[in-house]
Amino acid sequence: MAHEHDSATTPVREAGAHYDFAEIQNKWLPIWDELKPFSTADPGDKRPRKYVLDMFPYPSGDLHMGHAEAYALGDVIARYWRHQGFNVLHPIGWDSFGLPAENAAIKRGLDPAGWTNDNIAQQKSSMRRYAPSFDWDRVLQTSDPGYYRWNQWLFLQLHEKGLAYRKASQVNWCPFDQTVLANEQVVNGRCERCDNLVTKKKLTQWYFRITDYADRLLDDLNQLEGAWPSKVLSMQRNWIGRSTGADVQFTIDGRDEPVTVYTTRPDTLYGATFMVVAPDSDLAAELVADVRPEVRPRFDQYLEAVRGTTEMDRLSTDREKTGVFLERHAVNALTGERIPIWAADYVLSDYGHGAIMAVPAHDQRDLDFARAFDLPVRIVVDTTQPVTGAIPIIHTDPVTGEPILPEDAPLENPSETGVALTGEGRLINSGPFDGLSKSNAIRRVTEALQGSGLGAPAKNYRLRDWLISRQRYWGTPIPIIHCEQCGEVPVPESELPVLLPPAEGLDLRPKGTSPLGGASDWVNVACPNCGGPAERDTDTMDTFVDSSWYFLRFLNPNDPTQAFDPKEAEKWAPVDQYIGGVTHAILHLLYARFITKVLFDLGSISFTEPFTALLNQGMVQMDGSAMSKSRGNLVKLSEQLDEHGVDAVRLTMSFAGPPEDDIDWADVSPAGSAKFLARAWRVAHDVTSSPDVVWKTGDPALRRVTHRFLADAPGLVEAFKFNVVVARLMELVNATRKAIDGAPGAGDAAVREAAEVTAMALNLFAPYTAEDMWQKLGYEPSVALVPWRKADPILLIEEAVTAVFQVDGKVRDRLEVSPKISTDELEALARSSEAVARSVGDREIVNVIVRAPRLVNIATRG
Ligand code: ANZ
Ligand code: ZN
Repeated sequence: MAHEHDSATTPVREAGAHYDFAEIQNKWLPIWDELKPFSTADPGDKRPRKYVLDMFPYPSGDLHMGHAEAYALGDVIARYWRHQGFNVLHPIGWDSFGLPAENAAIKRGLDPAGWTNDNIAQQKSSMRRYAPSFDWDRVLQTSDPGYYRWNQWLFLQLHEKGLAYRKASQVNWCPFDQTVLANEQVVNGRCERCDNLVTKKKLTQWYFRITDYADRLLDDLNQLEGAWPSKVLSMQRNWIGRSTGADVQFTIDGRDEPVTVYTTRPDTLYGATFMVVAPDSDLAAELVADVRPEVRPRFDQYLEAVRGTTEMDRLSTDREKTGVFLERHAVNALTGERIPIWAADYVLSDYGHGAIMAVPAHDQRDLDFARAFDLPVRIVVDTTQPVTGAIPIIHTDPVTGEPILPEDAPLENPSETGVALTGEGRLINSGPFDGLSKSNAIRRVTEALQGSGLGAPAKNYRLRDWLISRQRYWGTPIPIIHCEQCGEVPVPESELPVLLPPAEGLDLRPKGTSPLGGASDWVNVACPNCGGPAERDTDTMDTFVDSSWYFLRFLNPNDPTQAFDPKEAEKWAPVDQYIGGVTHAILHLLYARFITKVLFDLGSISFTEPFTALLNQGMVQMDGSAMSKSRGNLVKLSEQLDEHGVDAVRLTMSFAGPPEDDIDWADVSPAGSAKFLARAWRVAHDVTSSPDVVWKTGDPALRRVTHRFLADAPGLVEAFKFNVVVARLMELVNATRKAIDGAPGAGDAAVREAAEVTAMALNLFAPYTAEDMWQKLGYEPSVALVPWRKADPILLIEEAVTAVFQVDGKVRDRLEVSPKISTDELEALARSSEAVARSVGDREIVNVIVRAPRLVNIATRG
């Protein structure tokens, strides 16, 4: 924040009207309520459309500083596009199901619904005062049956397509919240919500088959290049984690069935000196079933230790390698070589096939393991040999200065150096494949395996299916009925919504089974299929289901007949600009992208990506760290608003720096913002000319500042350089104040023009002040709907000179022109001048003298 505005001791030098933000807020709020300037209700609206969406909040309390930042920045964009002549859809709602509400309700002994609705009411009233340009006729909350019935509808669509299914598996379990967590909700081995260590538990759960969409979710990211932050794109790519390679079969001594391993390096097949299986895999259990009695307890003990180890630790490279030799052997498919089988925790049971061929010479983790257990290391790729196409790095001998050709560089033995050879090179020790480059060998070995039925090209993903069931109360009931005769029976669509049973009388405390199970009247129903006794599914859906499609519900939030109207989706969607925190860079965006593709496949929508452009705002901090109650550095939004006013807080959010950066509230000055707003507001107050003045007659110097602002601001806003726009506005206001106080004075047309442009542009950041200025300048509300003024190109020229147009030696007109203007251009301008034309009248022009850039003299005869 500009510190020149900052000093509280500086007396307010500018006399005149007193800027009272509270009065201005109280004045305009009811007028806007009446006027609904941001309504998108008119179906006949001919303006082009834009859909600007802010991520909707959890109603976990009143609005906080983070909300204030997000909604201030999103609103700059929404308001900007309206000035550019667009019909902007900018809705808001509440993501009102989920654990925070439920835990708070349990703690206070309240009904989650009542608690949630109270918070929404409070947030809504704060939000209204904060005045983002929302269309208040399109509000939704996900805990409303009118909303969640469409979650249930969506679930049934996926169920019908085989994309929603149940399976028993090891799931992430938070012992504190007593609930399962999606992989995405486990952060560094801990529960995202309560920070407790996550354990594993075997449970039957509902999943969405997002892995079916892995390729599309990955490949379509290319469409978003440049429009989404590159960091988010790479987070999405890593999360999906596509890897390509081959499946290779190994026969096992004393077992009929072969074991398949997944490898990204089939070229290193001749270097596989042992096999490793995940200790917690079914395969390991089977392999130890009939081993020597001494091996068994060793394995069991190891397995128990592994069960208590987080996936993070298992994948860590700097952890000491552990494992157990199973005293069994596998036979290398191509070489016929017999290799030992080990169980070790660095191999995961749920990736690939839970078993690997270990190539210690070329894989670091395998090498670490081989060195720990004294297993053989065999080099099969000579990484010192140049590969066609690759430019070899030439080293020089430090003594002789002679180049050391790559062939001369020694091939270092990984078992001695401890460093695996992972680079390019040519195959050695690999029978018929010797001499091939790594990439050729990958192809050729895979072909050879395929030819002999021992392998095939394969792909793997880090992405897992989306676990969507939760054993908690405050969520969307899963619309399935379990019948002993008929199995899983979908609730007929006509019977949606399956309403949540009232919380009263239910024990909401987490205990591993869903609280809904306690509502026996609700649970026990007739099977929709056979009429026999059956039970409702008692799980509720992950709230990420709710937020995976909410942007479509805003198009007709109150329609009781369909989830969304495909015609409205055609008109408005996808979202042109999405704004929200980077905390949602993976989960929420991935799920919304997935559901969008599912809806596309169902034929409901015609686009495949939900959010065309994305802006991630930073966080609001205090003294360099996140605000928190326990740290005692919590800045309360309501207090900031009371002290400085809505506009000053909003302006501060935009002025603090680039939107992506964190804002440290200790480093900014909302008081300075308020001072600037007062200064801008008084400028409008001091304008003495009337709205019908001709701007062209105004002071050229001030006009140039105004028009340079008009020309530059759109590009700056579109590049999200809001802070620069604010700085430029400050410059404009200062120049206007100078013009008012000195020459050419408050009555000059340029002063009015500058004040009007200030009001219009200030609407992006400080809507109350802007509206009040607009009214002071003699106009009707709302300034939010004023078309962006066009910059006059002549006024954009850095140093304009004044050209004089004469007719028969008498000055008839003057014009600001570029010092570089051409003779022809200047003559054309002179001829097009109205004053010149009037003076020439119907006499004949006999001679034109042009001295660019300063003079044109027209001689006539008549
Ligand atoms: C032999 C090999 C040689 C490998 C080599 C790598 C380098 P990404 O890229 O992540 O897909 N792997 C396969 N399944 C595994 C599992 N369940 N747990 C742990 N590691 C597993 O990695 C694939 C590589 O990781 C595979 O290729 C395999 O090791 C290992 F010079 O096979 B590789
Ligand atoms: Zn039945």
